Amino acid sequence: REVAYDPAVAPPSLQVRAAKVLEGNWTGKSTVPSRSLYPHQWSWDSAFIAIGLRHLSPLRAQTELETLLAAQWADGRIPHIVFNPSVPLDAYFPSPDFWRSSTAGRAAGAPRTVQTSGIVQPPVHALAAWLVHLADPGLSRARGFLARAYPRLAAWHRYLLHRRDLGGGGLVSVVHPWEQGMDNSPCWDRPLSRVAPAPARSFRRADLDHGSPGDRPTDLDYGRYVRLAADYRDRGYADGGIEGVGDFAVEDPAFNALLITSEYALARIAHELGASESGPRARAERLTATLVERLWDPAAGMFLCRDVRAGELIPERGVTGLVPLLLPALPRDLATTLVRTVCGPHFGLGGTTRLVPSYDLLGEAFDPHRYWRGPAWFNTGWLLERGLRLHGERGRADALRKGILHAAGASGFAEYVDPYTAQPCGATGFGWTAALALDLLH
Ligand code: 9WN
Repeated sequence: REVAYDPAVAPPSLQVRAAKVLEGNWTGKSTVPSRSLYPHQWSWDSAFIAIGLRHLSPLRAQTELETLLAAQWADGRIPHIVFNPSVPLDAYFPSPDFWRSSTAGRAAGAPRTVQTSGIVQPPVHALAAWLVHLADPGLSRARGFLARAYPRLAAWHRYLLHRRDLGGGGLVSVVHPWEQGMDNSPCWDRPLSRVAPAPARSFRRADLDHGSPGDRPTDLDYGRYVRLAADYRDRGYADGGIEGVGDFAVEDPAFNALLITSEYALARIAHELGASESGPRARAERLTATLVERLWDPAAGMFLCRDVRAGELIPERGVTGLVPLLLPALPRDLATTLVRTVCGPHFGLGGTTRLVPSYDLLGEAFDPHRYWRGPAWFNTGWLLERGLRLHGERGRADALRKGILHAAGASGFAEYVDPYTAQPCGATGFGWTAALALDLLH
C-alpha cells in the first residue's frame, strides 16, 4: 500500500534538530556542552557554540561569549570551566572545591564572585567574537559588543604570549592535557609518563556515571590529570617560566594555530573599532613562521608537538598537527603537503574515512572508540573544512562538509564517532556538534 507523503509527519530537518539541542543545553546565560557529562560552561566549547548559535540568535551568541569573558582572571587568563553554582558538586569532577579558584587563584586575580577552574583552553574566542559580530553587525554595534570584548580578548592573548612562552622560542605552551582540549591524545603519553599519578582512591570520577569506560580516558590518565592540576593549584596557578612549571609543558600545533587565527580576528575587530593597530596581524605572521620553525616535521609531512621539558618533538601523529592548515600565511608547499597527509594512509580522508580521525589510523595507540585516541570529532572536522577551503581544495572541503553533516545527524549530535563507521561515542546532544553542523548548513 502506498503511503501518502504528509509534511506534518515528515522528520524534522537537521537544522531544526540541531537548534533543539542548543535550546536544550541553554542555561539562560550560556550553553552546556552536554546536560549529562559536562553540566557547566567550557571555554572552547562556548566559542564553537557561539559560532553556530549566531545563526539562531545573535543576541544569545553574544551573551554566551560575554558570560565566559566575565569570568576572566586579572592576569588575562580565560578559565577552561566556569562553574554553574546551581549544579550539585558531585555532578562533575573536578568540581569547584578541587580548583578553589577564589582562594588558590587569588594572586593570579581569579574572580571572587564566580567559581572557575585555573587552567585554560585553546583561544578560539576572538575568532568566535568576530564571526558573531558579522551575523548581525547592527545589533553588535548597538550593544557595544566588540568594544567591550576587545580589551578582554587582547589581555587574553597577552597572557598566553607573555606568561606561557615556557620554551622561550615564541610559542605558547600548555601545562595540562585538559588545556589543549584533546585530553588523552597519544601525543601526551610520553610527557605524561613523567607524572606520578595521584592515588585512584583520592578522587571520584563522575564521568563514568554517564560515559562508557571504553570511550573515556583510563584511571591511570585521570591520576596524572589530577596530580598535574593539583600541583599547579598548589603553586597558586603561577606561571613562572620553565623553572616554575610542573612536569608537563608542551608546544601544541592546534593551540598555537588557533591563537594565530584569533590574532587575525583581533586585527579585524580593532579595524572595525577604528583603531589603527598593526600589532595583531604582524604577530600572526611572525607566529606562523615560528610555528613552522619549531613544530614542522618534514618526514611526517605535518606538524608535531614539542615536549618542552625534554626539548624534542613527540613522534606521534595527532589531528592537532593538521589544524595549522587554517593559516593563510602557511608556505604553499607546506599546505600542499598537509593536504596530502590528511588524505594519505595515516588519516584516510576521502579513502578509508569520510571524517578526520583524531589520531593516526596506523599508529600503535589507535583506538576507534577511546576519546582522542582515534575517533573523529566535529570541531577538528570543522576547522579542517575551513583549512581545505582556504587553500583552494574545494572538492575535498565539500566532501568533508557532507561527511560531517551526515555523521552529526545520524549520530544524534554525538560528542565523537568511530572514524570508520560513524558509530556514536561519548555523549549525544553535544553542544559544539550541533552548533558547527548549523554553521556548515549556512
Ligand atoms: C575536561 C567539554 C570538554 C571539551 C574537551 C574534552 C572534554 C573534559 C573532560 O570535554 O574534556 O576539560 O572532563 O573530559 O576533551 O575538549 O572541551 O566538552
